[in-house]
Amino acid sequence: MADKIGVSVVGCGFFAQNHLNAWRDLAKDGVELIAVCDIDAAKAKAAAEKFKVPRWYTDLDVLLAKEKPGLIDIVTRVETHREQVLKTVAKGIPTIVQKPFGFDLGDCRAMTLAAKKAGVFLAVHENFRFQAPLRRITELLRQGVIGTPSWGRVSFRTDYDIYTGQPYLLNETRFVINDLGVHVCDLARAFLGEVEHVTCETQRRNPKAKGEDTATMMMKHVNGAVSMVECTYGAHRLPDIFPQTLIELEGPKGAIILYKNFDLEIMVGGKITKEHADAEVLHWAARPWHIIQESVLATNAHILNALRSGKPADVSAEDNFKTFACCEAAYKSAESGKAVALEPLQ
Ligand code: NAD
Ligand code: 89Y
Repeated sequence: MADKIGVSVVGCGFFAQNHLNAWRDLAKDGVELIAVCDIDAAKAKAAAEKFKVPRWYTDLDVLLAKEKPGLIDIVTRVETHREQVLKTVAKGIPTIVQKPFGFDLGDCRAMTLAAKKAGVFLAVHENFRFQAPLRRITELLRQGVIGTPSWGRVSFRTDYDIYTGQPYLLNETRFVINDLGVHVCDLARAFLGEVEHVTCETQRRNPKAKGEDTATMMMKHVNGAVSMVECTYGAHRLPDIFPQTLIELEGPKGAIILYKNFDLEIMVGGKITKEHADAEVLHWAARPWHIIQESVLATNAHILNALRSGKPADVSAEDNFKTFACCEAAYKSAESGKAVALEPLQ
């Protein structure tokens, strides 16, 4: 068994339940949940009781004064990320922070540079690339099955009721690009490489939403590839396939298409190979969220392995800065009507 590592989870709300379940599953790999924290005492206490965590707090400063976590997992909402990450990094504690990394690129830059300067491990919990079908596509691309793709489409379109679980989304002034755009832009980078510039149009289809709920982006990648990257919470389609991401990739040797319901087709040399790439429904998971829930376990396991091997995570702060730079460029493009080049870290 690997050495023990004490993990503290900050924020015990809607999505943190998946993190807590995943960390509990990783007890077999030496993970020990030592403390949880939420400004809402009832939520902190309930999480501690449910996941048998010995101590709970309502203030991160108090947790940091009393505990010595080997890893802090911040699962609060975006408005608290910068302040909390700067605190944990200043204490030298390896940290994971949920997406979106920051509210804007300035937040992401401040956190990334603080961690870099202090030499502290910082990863962003960007989980979509760890979903089972998307892991499989990464594997196929690494094997060179279709060659280097020169065109792609990444698409997340739904009108599933996300507002019951995440009511705060209706009030976000930066809405779908910060919430889902970070995932689809990250996949475009993961499959087609770094991005040079972004063109974007946004729409607000739901009048109750403060921010944009639909984004259509086109990306020019540094290697010349082009991708269409889309996300919407206002698509009235049947069947609604929430929370599935659809993928199309075309390379010099063939194409890879991920259709609905995790049906994957690999088209090479005039032949189609079909695979069913659904994720396991973990013992604490339920459809349709199972695909995301299993990816939380895979993301946590990946980040933990990276930390233990002294390497940055694939979804390190520096990596995710580049994903968020696509989102920032998308907002600027939607405002200006022009293609916007990505900003560098420094
Ligand atoms: P939530 O509001 O349900 O939970 C946030 C919790 O943080 C609340 O319980 C709140 O009381 C607590 N909190 C607020 N300020 C705090 C502070 N200063 N210290 C400690 N606790 C504090 O929100 P959520 O839906 O769980 O979202 C949390 C994060 O997870 C967001 O960044 C969201 O984008 C992300 N998320 C990711 C996915 C995914 O698939 N990757 C899905 C849903 C949500
Ligand atoms: O907030 C969103 C996310 O990040 O993944 C799924 C989600 O919870 C709703 O679309």
